[in-house]
Amino acid sequence: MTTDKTMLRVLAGETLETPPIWMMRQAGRYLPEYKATRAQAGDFLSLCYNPELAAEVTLQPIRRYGFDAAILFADILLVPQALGADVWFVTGEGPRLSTITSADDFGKLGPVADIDETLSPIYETIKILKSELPAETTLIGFAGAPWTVATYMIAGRGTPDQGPAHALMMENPAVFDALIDRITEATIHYLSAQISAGAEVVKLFDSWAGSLSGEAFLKYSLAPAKRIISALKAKHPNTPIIAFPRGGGDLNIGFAKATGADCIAIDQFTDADWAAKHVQCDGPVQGNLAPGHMVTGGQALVDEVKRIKKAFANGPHIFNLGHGITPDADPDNVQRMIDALRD
Ligand code: 1CP
Repeated sequence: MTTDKTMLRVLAGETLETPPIWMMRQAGRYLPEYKATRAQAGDFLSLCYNPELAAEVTLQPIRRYGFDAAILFADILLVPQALGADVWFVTGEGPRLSTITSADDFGKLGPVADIDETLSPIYETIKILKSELPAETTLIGFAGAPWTVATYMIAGRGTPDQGPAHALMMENPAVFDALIDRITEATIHYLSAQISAGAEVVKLFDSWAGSLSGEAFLKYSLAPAKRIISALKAKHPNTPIIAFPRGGGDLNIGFAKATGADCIAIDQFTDADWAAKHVQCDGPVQGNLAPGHMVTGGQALVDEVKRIKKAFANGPHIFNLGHGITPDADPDNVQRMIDALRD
């Protein structure tokens, strides 16, 4: 592959002395410029659906820090909304959705063919970004994985243990499976449209994969990821795909081979030396600094960056956090992380 984009080089299997870096949730409430643009948009969903402003907040961390990749500003809960769920955000609390607990509720969802009526502004954001991003910056599109998105659609909110989704899986498997299937089809359509609009990499966030175990993990995290990735590869063979089965632990072993993902994002609860040996042996990995270091900083931050860089130094590695940066993070610590990595 002939490209100057370090992120794409690593995703093609190259090992670089200084890994490319970007950060989950790099556009967000820890940045004063984000808060200002969000206030201008009115609320979070209006910001997501305003291509000019969504492109602006995507670019803010690139301007401030020169990250090697930009991630499209949107949310995983736009897909439920596009399928007909009610979605709103309660300030200081988080997302709220209409719930799905019966065949009747499921029956109210719309067809995948209609989702672009809601999602077309997102493709516009990507087109704006393609013309405004620096030549060396890779543009990442994304979606939530079916299980993670289903946990919000079933419970109507974020839940600590995904209890309502597990309950529906046990009590009404037909509705549960139909919901996973609908989200899977919508995700294939949505990510394919993001790639057609100009996303150079896509990432599938299975943020709650860790609450699935054994058969359920294979059926509801691995199998949908495999189906999404093989459908995308059939249409867009050259677009790399990052999978993030967060909390997967040992189940990260072989996940790339089993699903066709080009890269596995590793959370902060997974030891970097272990991941180098058992996951990076199969291909590129991304991760895995604990986001808390963006709050606490100091020498511990620098030491951790260097430890993780060293652990993954013998194979393709994209530096990132193990999960999203939190709103209480100090923007100066982000710069310290980048300096420690590029030192
Ligand atoms: O740089 C960026 O911020 C990229 C855009 C982005 C991404 C990739 C946002 C903006 N959200 C996401 C993904 C996302 N959204 C995930 C997967 C990644 C992860 O695990 O963090 C999840 C689970 C969501 C759902 C969601 N949206 C939550 C979590 C709710 C819970 O269960 O606790 C929250 C708080 C949101 C709102 C949201 N999305 C994005 C931002 C910046 C915000 C904060 C909204 C605000 O401005 O108040």
